[in-house]
Amino acid sequence: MTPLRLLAFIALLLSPSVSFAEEKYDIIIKADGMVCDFCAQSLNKVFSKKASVESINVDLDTSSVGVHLKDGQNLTDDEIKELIEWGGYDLVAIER
Ligand SMILES: [Cu+2]
Repeated sequence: MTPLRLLAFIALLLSPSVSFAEEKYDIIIKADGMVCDFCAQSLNKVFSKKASVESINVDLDTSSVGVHLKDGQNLTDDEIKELIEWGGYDLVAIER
């Protein structure tokens, strides 16, 4: 593989295959105060510490966090509130 093709391949891997709106999440959290990639990264860090969380996806456009839970796992409203507030953001709504 040439370096250019390798770069293109990596870019493809890193880009989300479906948009936030198209993806199905177990929980969608709306929060105020998420404005940049650092916000998204810090939330990723905070949420990944939870054993029940498979992955999250932060959408800055809609100020939302999509959460994929591990099979049979749950995240309570209180836990979500705590995680969002740890990150320094204000919880607005939780959609399940
Ligand atoms: Cu930020």
